Amino acid sequence: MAFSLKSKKTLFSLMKILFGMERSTVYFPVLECVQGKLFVKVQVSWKMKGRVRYTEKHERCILTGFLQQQGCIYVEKVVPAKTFISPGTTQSSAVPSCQALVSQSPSLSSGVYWIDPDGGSQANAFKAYCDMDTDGGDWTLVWSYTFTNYGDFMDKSNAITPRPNWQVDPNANVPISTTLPLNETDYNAMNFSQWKHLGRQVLIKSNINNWLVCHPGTGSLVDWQRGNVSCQIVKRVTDTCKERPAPSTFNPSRYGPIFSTTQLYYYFDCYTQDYWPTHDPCGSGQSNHVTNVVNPHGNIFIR
Ligand SMILES: [Ca+2]
Ligand SMILES: [Ca+2]
Repeated sequence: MAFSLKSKKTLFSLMKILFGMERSTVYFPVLECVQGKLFVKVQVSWKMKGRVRYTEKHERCILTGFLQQQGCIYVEKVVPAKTFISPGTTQSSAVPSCQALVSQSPSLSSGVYWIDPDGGSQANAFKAYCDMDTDGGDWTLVWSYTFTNYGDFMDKSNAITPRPNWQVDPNANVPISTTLPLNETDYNAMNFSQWKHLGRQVLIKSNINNWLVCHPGTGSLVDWQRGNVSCQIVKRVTDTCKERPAPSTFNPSRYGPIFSTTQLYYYFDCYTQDYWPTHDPCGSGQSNHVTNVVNPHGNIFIR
C-alpha cells in the first residue's frame, strides 16, 4: 500500500510564511479493514523553528481505492495477482511420483517435475524427469546409462556406466551415481533405495535394443528379488528377431541385474574386467544389439 499526499498547499504555505510553522504528517500502518473500510492512524504535528508546538492524533477511516478528503489522502490498493501453481512445478507443489502428477494434471507432457517419493515434508523433494508418453506414461526416470566400450561390445572392458548403488559384487568397478538423471542422456541414477517408493513396474528403454515394460511376479527389480516377471515389448528398435518373446525372468546377478527369456535379453553388467552388457533383442545372450548408433544409451523408469 502506498500513500501520496496532496496537501492544502496554499494554506500550509501561508502558515509557513506568516508564522514559520511547518506541518508534518505521519501515517501509521492500517489498523483494521472492515467491510471495505480501511482505518489508519494519523499523527499531524505542527512545528515552529524545528520544535513541535502541538500534535493531533486520530484514526482516519478511508475507503479503499477512493479519495477520502479533498486534497488529502489517496489510497492505492495493491492486489497481488492470484496465481495457480500447477502440481509438480515447484518444490512446495511436489507430488509423490510422475504417476501422481498424471492423476492431477492428465494433459502434462514429458519433462522435469518436482517429486517427493517418501511423502511427508517437501523439504527433501527433488526434480525428476517424467515420461508421459510411453505405454500410457506416468514413468519416473531413475537411471540413464551409456557404455564403457560400445565399439567393442563383447569385450570384457565393456560395461554399463554409471551404475545405481544396488548390491553387487564389491569388485564391480564402474562409477556409482546417486544423482538423479534429468534427461535420457544425463548419465546418472537415483539412489536405489528410493526406487521402491515410485512403484514396481519397470520400463527399459535403449536406442540399441527393444523397449520393455516389465510387471513384477515372484521377481522384482526394485525389490532386488529373483523370479518370474511379465514383460512386453512396447517399442521395437530393431527388426532383428521380431518373432522372439519378451523376457520372463529377472535375476539380480553378481555384476548387475539380468532380464532373460531362455538366455540374456538385457544384462546391466557393471564390471570392466569380465562379462559384457548384453542388449540382445533375440534373448539369446548374443551380440544382436543395434550397431553404429550415435550416443548409445539406455534408461530405466519406474511407475
Ligand atoms: Ca518428503
Ligand atoms: Ca564387462
